[in-house]
Amino acid sequence: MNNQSACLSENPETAVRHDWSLAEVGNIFELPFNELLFQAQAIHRRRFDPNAVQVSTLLSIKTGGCPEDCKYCSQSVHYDSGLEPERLMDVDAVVTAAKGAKQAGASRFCMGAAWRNPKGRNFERVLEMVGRVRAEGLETCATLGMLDASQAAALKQAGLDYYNHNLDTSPEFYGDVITTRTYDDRLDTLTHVRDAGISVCCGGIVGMGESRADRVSMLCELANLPEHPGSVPINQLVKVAGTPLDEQPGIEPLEFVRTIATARILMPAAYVRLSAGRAEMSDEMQALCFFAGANSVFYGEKLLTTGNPDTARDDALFAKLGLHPA
Ligand code: SAM
Ligand code: DTB
Ligand code: SF4
Repeated sequence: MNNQSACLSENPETAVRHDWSLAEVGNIFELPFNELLFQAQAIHRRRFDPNAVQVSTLLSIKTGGCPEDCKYCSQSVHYDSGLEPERLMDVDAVVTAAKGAKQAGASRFCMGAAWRNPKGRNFERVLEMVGRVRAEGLETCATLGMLDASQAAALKQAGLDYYNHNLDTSPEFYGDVITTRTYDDRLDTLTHVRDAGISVCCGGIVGMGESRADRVSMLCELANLPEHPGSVPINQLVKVAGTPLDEQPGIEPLEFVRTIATARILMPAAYVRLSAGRAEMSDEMQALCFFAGANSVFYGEKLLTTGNPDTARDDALFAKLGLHPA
């Protein structure tokens, strides 16, 4: 039994479970909308301040030129999104950006690199970045692609708090989206991260042309990991011109809200992040996502390569909804 389930396992309504069946998850996902949101909000309130939202800021420390074939991604060499590839940033420049993020109110700084996996001197430089960013009083997060056990241990040693590595979608739909690494590769990296004692940040993308059954299956995979991720980013596909998924019709906003609510119910102690795609969402849709249990966002005008709401819009939204940074 892990820590999450140790304290609350006596009460079946508050227990953290890792044995969800697809049918159970499907039944939750398909509840009448008001019932679904009520349940999600009730579960949310048992463990979190309903008006607090954790704020992370992202920085692309190594942009573009990625050898991987992920059909949603602006940074893959397989597609021409017009993005100019860049080398790994200098440590000082990253620290300056981290200081700015902290001043703007972020509590976590997430460094993303367009790599299949980190290597050699570049990896050494990332280790230095992690230590320097942490010394600024920020939680550190990195997303660098696949890791082996020794790399995960080195990141932990350097001061890494979170590692982001997404399952992205259901095992069934996965092969339609990514051809250069397997679902099991992803699970292996997550195991290395967990074993190193780094908190896992793991979620996925919706709106890539997957079915509702795929969304249910992805959530079931996340909720049945050996430990629930500390953070679960739910991304709405950002359509990038030049990628194969540019023409996707996307999903209905209320279907996205259902995905958030189901994640909250299945993983009651996790921070559920309303992640990519917020720039395309109305205030009303974001408000519903917060009501459904989302309690984390990326703050700052850019995600990695695409836009995020500008900070003035987010400040106004937080004020309108009476939300405060956690
Ligand atoms: N290259 C590393 C990797 O993929 O393992 C780390 C960076 S990668 C950009 C991190 C995650 O961002 C992806 O797994 C995916 O879930 C998300 N992502 C990338 N492009 C996206 C897009 N266009 N829309 C929504 N999410 C996206
Ligand atoms: C995650 O799940 N979403 C973030 C973060 N992890 C690294 C990335 C979103 C990227 C959106 C597309 C872009 O800006 O390139
Ligand atoms: Fe590369 Fe990550 Fe983009 Fe895939 S999602 S192409 S691994 S940067």
